[in-house]
Amino acid sequence: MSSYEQNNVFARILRGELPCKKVYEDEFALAFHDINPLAPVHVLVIPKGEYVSNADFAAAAPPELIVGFWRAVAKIAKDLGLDSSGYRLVANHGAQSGQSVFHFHVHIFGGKMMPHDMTKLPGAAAKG
Ligand code: DGP
Repeated sequence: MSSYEQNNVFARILRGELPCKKVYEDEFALAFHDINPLAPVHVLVIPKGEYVSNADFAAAAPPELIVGFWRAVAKIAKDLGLDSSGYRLVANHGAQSGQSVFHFHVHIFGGKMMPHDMTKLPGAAAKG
């Protein structure tokens, strides 16, 4: 995968150059509502660091950032009231996943029953 692009949209949100509907922020993570929600609750969580995707984050981020980030994801889902009803986490990596923003991020989906059949996800194409 290519190297980190400093002007990707999430980098610009992190720097405060673009607005977002903020849900949560701490020293490790920023969370905000997805601009194109695919579920009643659709929040994106991004780490405070320059990582292209999960592979880059797992390999290159300091351990305290990895722990802090994932604890923030769990806290945000809980604070959104999703713990008892349940929620889905998605992190796209690379072309075949459909990743479109190349700053590592986790989607939190909640507020409705999630289909197990991935071809039934909104926007999914059933290609081989
Ligand atoms: P992915 O396909 O996993 O790379 O998801 C990127 C998501 O980012 C997609 O669901 C739409 C969302 N998105 C793209 N641009 C913006 C933006 O400027 N603001 C917000 N809040 N979300 C954005």
